[in-house]
Amino acid sequence: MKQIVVYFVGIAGSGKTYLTKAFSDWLDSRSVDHMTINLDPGADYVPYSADVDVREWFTLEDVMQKYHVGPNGAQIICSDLLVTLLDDIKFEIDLSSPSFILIDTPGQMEIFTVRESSKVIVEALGRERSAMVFLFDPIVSKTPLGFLSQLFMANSAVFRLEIPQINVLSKSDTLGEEEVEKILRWSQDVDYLGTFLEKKTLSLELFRALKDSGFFRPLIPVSAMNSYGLEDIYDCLQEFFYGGEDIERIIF
Ligand SMILES: Nc1nc2c(ncn2[C@@H]2O[C@H](COP(=O)(O)OP(=O)(O)O)[C@@H](O)[C@H]2O)c(=O)[nH]1
Ligand SMILES: [Mg+2]
Repeated sequence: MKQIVVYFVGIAGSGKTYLTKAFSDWLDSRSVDHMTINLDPGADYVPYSADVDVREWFTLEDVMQKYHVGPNGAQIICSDLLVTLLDDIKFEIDLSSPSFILIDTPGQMEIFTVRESSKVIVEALGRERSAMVFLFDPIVSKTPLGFLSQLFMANSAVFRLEIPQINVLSKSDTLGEEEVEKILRWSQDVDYLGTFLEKKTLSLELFRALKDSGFFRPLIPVSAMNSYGLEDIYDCLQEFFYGGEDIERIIF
């Protein structure tokens, strides 16, 4: 059985940490062995007991003091420092050799996806066995343009990390049923999304090109609060790695 590494990626506050916890609890309930890794040095509170926690080596606060920088500078330094922990992280993974490795990424999405260190981490932990769960923030995704911006971010994460992606609508319990339906349909029906946008926002031709290039992926509604959609995430991961599809084809 191959090990699967799952990165939880999304904008700050989108629910990465709580989804990591919920998915970990769900795997526990199915007796699936796994480990959790917190890569966010700025986390105040981590609701699951992380098997590896970057804060044991450094915190955002430490770095601000040590290098005399503000929070933004410290985030960038922290992102680069993460690479120095790779040997320790790999050691821990090899020691417990779990089926799933859940990685809770730093609060600010761009710190993880834009910086070169994320690529180094993905490579070191095994790109061929990695996937990401990209969280669409429910508040941002409520408006058509907000949804589109999340879609662009999700795709930029694919271009950066080059691993298969599962797109989820996070905290779906905070949205009304009709709202969820509408957002899910936006993710599946580009023409339907087009009807919500001002004509000049993006031409329908561009929309169609995006659709044809696999830019639109169906969203899975999830909730860490009531464990909704976790099985769907699990099934998608199984499909990626055991479905017999060419991973390269799944990614782009
Ligand atoms: N209602 C609801 N709230 C959630 C859910 N997931 C996370 N939250 C809340 O959203 C906030 C941000 O979540 P967090 O996981 O820390 O976001 P992160 O910055 O992406 O790691 C926290 O206050 C959580 O309690 C969810 O599924 N439902
Ligand atoms: Mg977090």
